[in-house]
Amino acid sequence: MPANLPPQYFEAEARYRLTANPREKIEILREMLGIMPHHKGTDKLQADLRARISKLNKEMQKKHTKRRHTYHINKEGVAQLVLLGLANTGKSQILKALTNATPEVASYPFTTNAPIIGMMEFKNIQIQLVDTPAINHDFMLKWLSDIVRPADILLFVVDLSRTGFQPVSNYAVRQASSLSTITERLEKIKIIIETFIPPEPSIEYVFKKAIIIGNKIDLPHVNENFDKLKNKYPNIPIIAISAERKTGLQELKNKIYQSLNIIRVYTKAPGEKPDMNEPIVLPKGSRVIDAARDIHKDFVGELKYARLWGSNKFDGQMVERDYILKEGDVIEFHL
Ligand SMILES: Nc1nc2c(ncn2[C@@H]2O[C@H](COP(=O)(O)OP(=O)(O)O)[C@@H](O)[C@H]2O)c(=O)[nH]1
Ligand SMILES: [Mg+2]
Repeated sequence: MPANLPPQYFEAEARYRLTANPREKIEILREMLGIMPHHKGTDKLQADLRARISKLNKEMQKKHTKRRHTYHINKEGVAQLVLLGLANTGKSQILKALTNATPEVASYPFTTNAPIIGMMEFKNIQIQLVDTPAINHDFMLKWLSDIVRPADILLFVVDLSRTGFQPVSNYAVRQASSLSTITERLEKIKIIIETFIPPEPSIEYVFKKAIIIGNKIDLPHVNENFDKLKNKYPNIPIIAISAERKTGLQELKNKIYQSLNIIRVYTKAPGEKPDMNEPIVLPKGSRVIDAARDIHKDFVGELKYARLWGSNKFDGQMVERDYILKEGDVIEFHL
């Protein structure tokens, strides 16, 4: 029986031949599988493609177990955030738009082979962003776990112009569930999104806060995909942006700041003005005494009271050591 392969298949095959990158080869083979009609006439070809994928996967796994990298990224700034997503969703473009880093941005997959770090300025604090290589169905670099585990927040990047594809091929189906691909992968390395329920009760799991970034809203037909995503993950904060056009970035930064659950407070010496460029960053719910500890551990024993300038008090009002601080409060310590 003739295979009757569509022209897209041959186009993909040509790309397959051109690349030497095994990850890219796998991606294209899967695309070819998705494109080809599935009937008796293609059985053999399907089996052949699957065998090639499995061989490439094994080779890559071997390579990576041989030279096992462990990555440790020193935390800088007030928090460390990791960008995660399938290839071409725009992770590197986002890093570029939000930080001073200059990652390679390209319209072919897997341009990012190592973590790339950038610092994002927000108000008067710095937040560290880490760009990662793409995750896909059956492959994820082993060291990604080293990077994801210490992260404070995971930023899931989704290409909104692709998520809602009609499931016309396997390739498109995978795109339609790009976020679940990522969360399933993370589950395998015992990382669970805070609002999810772990598959089995176990103390091995690490729970992570996440934000979904729907990227490429400058492209057509993205609203529907955005709504679908929102309905599917009602408990994860979600924001629509265009990294390329730089739209929605301020909202994204605000969302990130909210999710960090931190406050910024300031200190001043009696009779002087506070330095509003040098905040003390503390977890929400912190007390006067926690701010004192942040300055010097000896302060904790010596602190008698503090005066406070802020939204909830009249200027310079005396407060106890246990007074719970609010965003923007200015504290004057009295020993
Ligand atoms: N239209 C549009 N294209 C984008 C946007 N962000 C990224 N891209 C394009 O998507 C492709 C992949 O981007 P890249 O950042 O390398 O993706 P990564 O593989 O996730 O790091 C590139 O061709 C980018 O120019 C966006 O906001 N709008
Ligand atoms: Mg990239």
